[in-house]
Amino acid sequence: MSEVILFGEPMALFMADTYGPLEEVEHFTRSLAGAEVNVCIGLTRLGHKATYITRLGDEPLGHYIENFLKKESIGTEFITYDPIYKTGFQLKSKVKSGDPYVPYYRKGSAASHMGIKEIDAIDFNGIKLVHITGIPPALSDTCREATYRLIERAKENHIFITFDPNLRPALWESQEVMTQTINDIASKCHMILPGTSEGLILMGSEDPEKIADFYQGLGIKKVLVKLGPDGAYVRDEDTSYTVPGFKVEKVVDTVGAGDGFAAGVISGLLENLSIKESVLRGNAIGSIQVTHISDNEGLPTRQELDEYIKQRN
Ligand code: KDG
Repeated sequence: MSEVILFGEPMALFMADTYGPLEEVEHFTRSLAGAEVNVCIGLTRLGHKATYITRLGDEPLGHYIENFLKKESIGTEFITYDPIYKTGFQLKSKVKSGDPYVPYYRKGSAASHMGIKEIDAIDFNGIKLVHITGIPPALSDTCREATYRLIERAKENHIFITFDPNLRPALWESQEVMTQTINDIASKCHMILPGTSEGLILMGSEDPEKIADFYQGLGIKKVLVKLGPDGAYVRDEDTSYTVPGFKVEKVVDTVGAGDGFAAGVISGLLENLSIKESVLRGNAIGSIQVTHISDNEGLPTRQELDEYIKQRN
């Protein structure tokens, strides 16, 4: 029986095998991308049961993704196939330093045609936590409605809701709609995990204390602000503290670090760890993930994570 529900859009990811502009690259390695699917992978590698809600194209990329999810022991029972629209994908350039260029090929994808039907089909029996990100509400009006419906159903079932804003301005009609919608969704959740740069866009400050004040003002009791290499600032009711990050020798790619952080935190909550211990786990997974090029290949197993934390403490 699954413990966690995630809803989102997985994409095939074609990572350049050679340096240089994408138009000159001839060979790519196929992998999988998608913030919510990364969190699912992080959770199942730690031995948790996560079910993923999405819609795939009925074509090779869609089948590749379903097989990938099954290999990672992710629950696929609510995944549907779209007879018309295809699975989205991304390209990722290979860079010596800085962030790679990652263009999307996802507009009108199968996943963007999801709606409340997908959410109404979910069986919440045994579910302890629903994790929402700010990506699905940016995909289409029907995905936005589905996100709100998921929150509504989770609340009806008294389920704890975590929310990662995961801002993707390229997917939204305007920054104003993005900010207003993300903050509205946030106000309906129990825990929020913004980064400092997201704070700047969403409420005008990179200061973790101000970000926490703002979200507590919207009614969210638990705010975890990601500080990159410095770890995370925690505001839990009226307690505040920082959980330091882990030292990383060489950052290869920061994509997926926030998802690793979310997976670590959620796994801790599911195991009834304190928020501090859960955040430490999140920091550890985030710092492991930044040393890998794919969006999720670095996500550790339970044994790898325990050894990593032990070595550094
Ligand atoms: O958090 C990692 C994601 O950015 C990546 O996997 C792609 O989900 C993605 C998106 O929609 O940008």
